[in-house]
This record gives sequence, C-alpha cells and structure tokens, in this order.
Amino acid sequence: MKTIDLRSDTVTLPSPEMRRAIAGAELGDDVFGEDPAVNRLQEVAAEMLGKEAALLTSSGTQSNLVALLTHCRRGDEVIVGDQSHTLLYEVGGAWTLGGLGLRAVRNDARGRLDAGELRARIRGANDHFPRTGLICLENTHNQCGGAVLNEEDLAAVRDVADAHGLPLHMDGARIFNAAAALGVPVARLAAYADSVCFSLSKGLGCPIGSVLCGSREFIAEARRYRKMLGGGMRQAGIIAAAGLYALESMVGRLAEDHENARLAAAGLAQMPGVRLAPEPQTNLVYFTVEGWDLGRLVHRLGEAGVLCFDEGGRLRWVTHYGIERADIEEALDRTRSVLAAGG
Ligand code: TLP
Repeated sequence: MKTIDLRSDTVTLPSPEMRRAIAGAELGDDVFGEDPAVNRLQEVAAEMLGKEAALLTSSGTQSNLVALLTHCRRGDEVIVGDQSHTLLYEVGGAWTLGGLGLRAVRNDARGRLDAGELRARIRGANDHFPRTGLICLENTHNQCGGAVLNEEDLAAVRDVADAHGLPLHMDGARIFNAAAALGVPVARLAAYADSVCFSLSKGLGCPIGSVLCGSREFIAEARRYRKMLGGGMRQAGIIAAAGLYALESMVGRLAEDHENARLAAAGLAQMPGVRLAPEPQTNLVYFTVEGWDLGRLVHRLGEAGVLCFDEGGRLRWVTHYGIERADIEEALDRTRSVLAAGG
C-alpha cells in the first residue's frame, strides 16, 4: 500500500532533476561570500522578489528571527498576528534570543490584521512603553487555512506602517503560493514589505532552506545576525543549487497543488461530519470531523496509509509535489472507509 503523506509540504523530496542540479553545483565557502551557487541564488531571488539583495538561511524560522533582529533593537515590540507562525511555532526565539516582545493583533479568518486593532497596538512616545519596532504579516497564512493576502490587504497595512514610520516584514514561507493563487508576479506582493522571506523547503520541493530578501543595507546587517545564530554555512551551494532549480522549474507547478487541494476539499466536504475550516484558497486544507477523537482518527488514517496532522482541533491535509490527483482520489477513498468503519 502506498503511503500518501499529506502532513506538510515540507515532506517533499527533491526530484531527479533537482538531485542532478545539487550534484553538479559549483561550490565555494559562503562565509567568505565565495560560493557561486549561493551568490547566484541570492541574485535570482532578489530579482524575482523585486528587492536589492537576498540571503540564504537554513530555515523559515531562522529567516524570520534574523529579520526581526535586523529590523529591531533589543527591548522593542514586534506586532504579529495572533495566529502567526512567528508567535505560535518559532519557539519564542524573538524574546528568548532577541529580547523582543511580540504584541499580538487579531487575525481575521482571511489572515488579515484588524486595522483598528493594529493602530491601537502601536505604542506612542512615552517613557513607560517599549518602542514598536516592526509589523509582521504572513502570506499565505498557515493557521488561517493558507489564506492569501491580496494587494489591497497588503496596502492597508503598508499605509499604517508608513503613517507610523515602521518597517514591515512578510513571512512569505508560501508567498509563491499566494502569487500563484492571485495570478500576479511575486514581486507585486513583496513590494508592500521592506523584507520578505520565502521557503525553499516547502512547495518548491527543496530539501533545505529559506531566502530572506530586502535592501542591500538590510541584508548586509542580516548576514551578521545569521552568523550570530550559527547560520553561516560553508559549501552551501549544494542547498542553493536546489533553490535555483526550484525557482526555474517548481514555481510554475504550484497551481496544480491548489487544484488538488480543491479536489480534496470537495471530496472531504461530502463526508458525514466533515466541515472545511475554512474553504481552502491554496494548498492547505483544514477540516473538522464531528463525533471523532481527532488523535484517534489521525491514527486510523495512518494505518490506512494517509498521513495528516491534528492541528489544534482540526486536521490538515497539505498538497505538494509528489502528490498527484490520483493520490488525492485514493486518500479520499481511504478516508471514506475509515469514517464509515467508525471510531
Ligand atoms: N510551517 C510548518 C510547521 O512548522 C507548522 C508546516 O508544516 O506548515 N512560516 C510559516 C508560515 C510556516 O508555515 C513555517 C513552517 C515556517 C515559517 C517555518 O519554516 P521552517 O520549518 O523552515 O523553519
């Protein structure tokens, strides 16, 4: 029986072509700035996102922490969504390692920050208060079901940031999914933020990596923080070569993952007790199942060869490279049988 792994797009394995690109990478010491593949990836990524410069990091978590440290001073407060990955799933690095406070603003169901609440959370000049140093957005928004922030949503936050002279960072771990869903070049979305990071290791199918993009000055400083966090890698071209291949060859196929997510959602929604939470916009499908202990259901599905996560009272299926339409049909069939057999 084939295992259909829908836990995350992080489980993707490199394609044979990507493995060949890795094997053929021209390498050097990236701490000396001498790895040709890394330098090329950073140039290509910066250009695609419409920024001056870029920095390869080991992970999305590292990119976000480096961005926060670079934008802020110790003791500052960073405004984040209350459902953001940075607040919920990055191990408290901002306050533990950075001495930064995270101040949460409610995310609505579409992953947007409530504009009124956002304005109210920005600190005024007062000796009793920490300084607000940064506003963060997430696009697509993981906990909000892979929701996409469109240009209007981004412009609204940019206006608030500008009115208060604050920089804006975008956790764009899945920004290429957002761009594919909106049918716009990724640079159009990145233009609203001062810094944007995107993951190589999710929908783009690479084994490792994230890229942080911003101004030349910002990236020069970010490079120092990356080193401080132990992220100075040597022959990192073996990672960058996969990234370069992905930017050329994997971005164009993300729409297929979205199509498969819609197929999964349509099938799941017809099963008794299943409710989409919410309707998917990209490659993440969250749903609830009435009358089941979700831990037990995840276990039963696992026995049936369908791997998924229990994400805080909801199950999550993620479509990605390596999952074909037929795999979704098969996963739906197996899920139907598991539900019919009962808890
Ligand atoms: N998300 C992972 C898990 O950590 C939950 C996943 O499977 O979805 N920003 C966003 C929006 C993310 O979804 C993730 C990873 C990260 C940052 C962190 O990236 P990594 O795992 O590379 O540190």
